[in-house]
Amino acid sequence: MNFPLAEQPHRRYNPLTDSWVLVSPHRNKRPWQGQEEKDDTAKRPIYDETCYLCPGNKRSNGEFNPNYESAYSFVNDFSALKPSVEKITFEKEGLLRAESEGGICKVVCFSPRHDLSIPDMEASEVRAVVDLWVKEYQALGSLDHIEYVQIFENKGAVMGCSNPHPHGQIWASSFVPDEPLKKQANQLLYLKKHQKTLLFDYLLTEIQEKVRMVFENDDFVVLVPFWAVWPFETMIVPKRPMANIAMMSHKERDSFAHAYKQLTMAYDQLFEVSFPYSAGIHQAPTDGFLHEEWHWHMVFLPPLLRSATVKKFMVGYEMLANPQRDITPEQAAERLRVCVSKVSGL
Ligand code: H2U
Repeated sequence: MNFPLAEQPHRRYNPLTDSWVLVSPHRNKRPWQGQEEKDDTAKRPIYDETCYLCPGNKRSNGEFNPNYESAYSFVNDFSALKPSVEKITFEKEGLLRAESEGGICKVVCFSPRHDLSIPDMEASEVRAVVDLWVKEYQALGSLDHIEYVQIFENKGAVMGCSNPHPHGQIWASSFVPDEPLKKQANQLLYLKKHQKTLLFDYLLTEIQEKVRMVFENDDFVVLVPFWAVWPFETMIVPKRPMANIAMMSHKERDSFAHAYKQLTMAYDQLFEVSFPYSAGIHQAPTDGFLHEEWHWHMVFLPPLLRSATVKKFMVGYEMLANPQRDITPEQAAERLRVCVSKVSGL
């Protein structure tokens, strides 16, 4: 039967997390009289003497950044996790449970330039960010007490980002956090059943269907996932299964940097604003096992809905029942494809 995905309210299944999203295409045109965000993307100087991430500047803990010239990382002065080896557990009646956890948090400055962000940087500079991520994944992951390395970027004040200097973070922990753990369990079930990774088969379907594709290059596909929750949510997925980013060849690292830059340039076109998002890489834990079930990928979760100033709120039904979206993933992909065609000649 032909399912009217563009008109009929329906639920879509996310096989990576075993969860559902409610899609209500008919609500798309409802009027908006709610909160509008401030456009915080005014031109910034190349160097800001008050910025704690600019080269040579003093950080809150009194240390000085070196005069770095390319992607640079340092241990977060306000780390959420502390290196610790002693495991302490607390349990009462099976209902009150706590476990001590250790880890290392890092800040990654993408560029010495205060005024840039990934879409404005040269391809070679974005490649340097990718190289640093790989280096950190390997170095942190090789530590005995680190089981998982979460690489992420929070961009824009609307996402709670505390500083406009282009940067991301890495939280390496002695445990595998919930989101990657769910994805791991579902990818493992899929691999056992089909002897292929879930995302390998998913990519074949999406390449055939085309409607949710944003663009592809030699080694990566960028798409709006069928189960996207955020209005313009996307994923960058490598075409061949790889458990982690350290398995990329040099050519694949270039292709990944290209996809990251191209996608964020398209995002900036969408509402003609420096587009805010939370993005991050989900990949295999660093627990010493091969994890052939893992097909690493990068997810982009942008909050904007209709314009530079109207944000999608995950409240009410979303907090209490299920996430919900109005604009369909197919409509979002179509709009992003137009933006890609505008920026691909730049
Ligand atoms: P966000 O803008 O995404 O919050 O990241 C900035 C991080 O930088 C934040 O985690 C750290 C904060 O702890 N930081 C330092 O490590 N040193 C400083 O001098 C200020 C901020």
